[in-house]
This record gives sequence, C-alpha cells and structure tokens, in this order.
Amino acid sequence: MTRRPVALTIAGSDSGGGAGIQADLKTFLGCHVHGMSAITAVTAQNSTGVAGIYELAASAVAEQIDVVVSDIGVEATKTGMLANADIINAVADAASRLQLGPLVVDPVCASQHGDPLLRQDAITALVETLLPCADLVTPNLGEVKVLTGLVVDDLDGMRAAARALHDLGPKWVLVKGGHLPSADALDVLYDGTDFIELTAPRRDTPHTHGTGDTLAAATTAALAAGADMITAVRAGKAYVTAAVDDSFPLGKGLGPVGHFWRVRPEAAS
Ligand code: PXL
Repeated sequence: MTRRPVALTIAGSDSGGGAGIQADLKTFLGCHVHGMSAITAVTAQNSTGVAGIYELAASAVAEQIDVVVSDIGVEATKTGMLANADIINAVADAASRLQLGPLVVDPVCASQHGDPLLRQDAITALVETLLPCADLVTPNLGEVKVLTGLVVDDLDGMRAAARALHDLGPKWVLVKGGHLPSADALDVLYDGTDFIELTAPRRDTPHTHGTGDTLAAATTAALAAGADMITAVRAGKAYVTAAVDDSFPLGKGLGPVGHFWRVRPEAAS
C-alpha cells in the first residue's frame, strides 16, 4: 500500500454543505486526494443566506494545522474563509514555520448572497501578510476590487488587475472573470511574465453555490498530486466546469454545484 497525496483546507464550515470546508473536502475526494481541514469559523447558513457566524480562536486554527502537518504532512494547502485578521496572521505564521506545500489563497470576502465572510479590518492583513506567502491567489472581480480598488469590466482590466495583484507578492494570480457579460466565462492566469487566458462555456443556472471554493480546491488537489501550476489550474477549471454542469436545486435559494459528478450512482450502491 502506498501513501496518497494529501491536501489541507483552512476555511469556514457551510452548514448547507455546498461551499466552504464541505465543498473543499468533497472536491478533494472527487480528485482522489486525501483531504484534511482546519476550520476557521462555523457559519449557520442555508440556500437562502448566512444566518450566523461563529469564529474560532486563532490559536485553535493554528493548532489544527500544526497537529496534522507534524504527523501526516501535506502536499498542498488552500485557504478559504478566514474571517478575521488574527486568523490570517496565524495562517501566515504557519505557512512560514511549516511545510504546507504550494499555498492557494482564495480571498473569500463575501458569500454569493453578499453576506460578509471577512471582517473589513482584515483586508489589510490579507494583502500584507498572506498574499506574499501565496503560490496562487484566485480572486473574482468583486474580490479584485476589495484587494486592489480596481474596477474591472473587460480583458484589459483583468490583465491590469492581475499585474497589480502580482505586485503584492503571490507567485501566480488567477483573475476570474465569471461575472463579466460575455458568451464564455474567461479567467486570466498570470505569473508576472505571461498571461494565459482560460475560457469555459458559461452555464445558465442559478445553482452555482460553492463554485469558487471548488475551483480552488480542485486546483489544490492537482498541485498535491504533483501537477505544475498551469496544469493544475486547467484541471481545476475542468473539474468545476463539470461540477457546474452537474449542479442541482436545493432548498429555497441557490443550489450547489455537483461535487460528486465523477462518482457514478451505480458505484455508490
Ligand atoms: O463561496 C465562498 C464561501 C466560502 N466559505 C464559506 C462560505 C462561502 C459562501 O457562502 O459559506 C464558509
């Protein structure tokens, strides 16, 4: 028996099961990677929105990371909802002390319903402390505005945003243009030298809860399995595109993407 690739998610719990830690662990499973978690905050939420947020102490987040990394080790790590500056500082400290593998930072600021998932005073910590540790940062256009102040409405704007974010320290930047009004969903990947445009067919469905988490998690899983960054991001895009194709209604609001599209129903019975 051989060891399997291991990935760690440092993120918040979504009680509705479509985003956050739950999306990440399902995605790691769907990518055949062992998933571990350090929970930052528990959200009480359903398909219609976030009703409550309960943040953990930063020391509890650090302890979860320390104990799994010291015993099990990890090939790649992603961050999602980090909630506040103390947790961000603890995660950056862990990244400097421990071998976390490539670090994917999904700079989660708000839920799809617009509920804040990061305190306003934590944005400086995210920019100054965590982004310099990141191998990849994966903002959507709303997060681009929060992190850089830039308002993006076309491809040139996405490139300018990628440059501005790269100047903040991450090795790679993936600007996700999903919210732009175009036929295809266009993302721009940038390493400080070259721009790579990645397109995927746009799907006409409201049930896209957890899309960003799933893209970042699938990319992290590919990095854990040894892929280079461009291959990993392409694999992440392919995984989330298939998951959006497999999305489904749930509750009274926005349904989740189908994380288990690779698991055929007959295999589960
Ligand atoms: O999709 C971003 C996200 C991340 N983490 C948690 C969330 C959400 C969106 O709702 O609830 C815990």
